Amino acid sequence: MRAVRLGEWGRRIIAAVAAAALVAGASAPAPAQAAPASSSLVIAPEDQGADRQQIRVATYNAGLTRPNAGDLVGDLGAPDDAQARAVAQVIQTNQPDVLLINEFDYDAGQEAAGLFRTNYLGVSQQGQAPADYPYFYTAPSNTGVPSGSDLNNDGTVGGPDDAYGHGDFQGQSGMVVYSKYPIDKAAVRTFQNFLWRDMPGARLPVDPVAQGVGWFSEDELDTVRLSSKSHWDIPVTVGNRTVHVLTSHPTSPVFDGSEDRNGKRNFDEIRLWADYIQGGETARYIYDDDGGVGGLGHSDRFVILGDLNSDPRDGDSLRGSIDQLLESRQVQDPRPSADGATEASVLQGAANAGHRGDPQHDTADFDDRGVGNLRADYVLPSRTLSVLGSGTYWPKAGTPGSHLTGIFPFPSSDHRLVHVDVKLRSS
Ligand SMILES: [Ca+2]
Ligand SMILES: [Ca+2]
Ligand SMILES: [Ca+2]
Repeated sequence: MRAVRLGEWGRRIIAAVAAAALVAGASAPAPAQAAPASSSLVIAPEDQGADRQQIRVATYNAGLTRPNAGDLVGDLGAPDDAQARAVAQVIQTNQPDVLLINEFDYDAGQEAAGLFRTNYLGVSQQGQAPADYPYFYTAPSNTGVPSGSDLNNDGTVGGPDDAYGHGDFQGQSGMVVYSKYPIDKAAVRTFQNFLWRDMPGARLPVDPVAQGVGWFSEDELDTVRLSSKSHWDIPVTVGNRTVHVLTSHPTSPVFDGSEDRNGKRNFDEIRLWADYIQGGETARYIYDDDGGVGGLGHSDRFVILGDLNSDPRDGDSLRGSIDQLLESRQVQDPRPSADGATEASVLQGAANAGHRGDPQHDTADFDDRGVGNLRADYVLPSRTLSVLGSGTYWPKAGTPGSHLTGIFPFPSSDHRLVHVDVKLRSS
């Protein structure tokens, strides 16, 4: 199964292949035909004040992760990193007002997040209008944080699988949120340290051989965190209203053993938001990193964003994992789609041919000898918001922008940007 882990392992293979191609003198992709800018791109949100109630919210696993701490800061320090330019062009083409990027290496100085904004998003890529984000938020991730315990039970302590979240260094494959609207940073809640065992009815893995023995020891359970990266509730202020942006990146359900510790963790990471938006008694067990308890109120506006690593019909996540959100009474699923996703499924065949889900909703181009293409990336607004439209940026082959998404080895990412347009109602 190692070969299908494009999200975290395959990146290095892709980078190596891309580097080899450059050494071999392969030509760069042809410039895209610039898409016409819509009028909304040239009017600053601030100019429209509280009357502008429509926002575009997007999630994008951009694969801006590197093998070593500091590499991403180094790559983004100059405006010529080919992958970062392709990612920025995808973002500029779609112009989200609020954007979560998954797989963006975190550094304590938040340099990478600032450099990507200044050297890439804020600079026209191939004729696209710059994407100007006055606000961003990022914070530490559990990836690569040493637990000091043998969490994968291989007999040794250390390495990416014994960290609180899979990672080669602290902050690898973290998250960043960019916004055209103010972020109420004082009111942000993070759930990096929440312990898995503190979730009532947690699906903690058990030893697949010894009857009744937990995969983790009691001592380990006192430190094992639920979130594989972090979970953030980021209040964004639109006019005089607040939208809670709920971000996460639950672990891939694979790369474990028959104990399925990653599948179970993926399920419970998704459940944290399902309980959080339910609020009331259901969310009473949830505590944030500052000691605040509970979830959202029933009239709150929210959008759940992220690569949630769970397809409703196909792939290896536990049955029902993503349904915890898709079937929640608080959530609406706009079911974004793309003709390019359907086309890719047909052209790539193999595992895709056996899928049950409609390929137009796929958001990730995974190895077709393994799981095939899946719906992994979600933008799920609350029922307190009105959905105006949605889409997945997966252009059909040969159409404008298709060179940005491409085929393996991908010029940008193996995931696609997903957006939903919502209108704020008074409530
Ligand atoms: Ca170990
Ligand atoms: Ca598994
Ligand atoms: Ca594929």
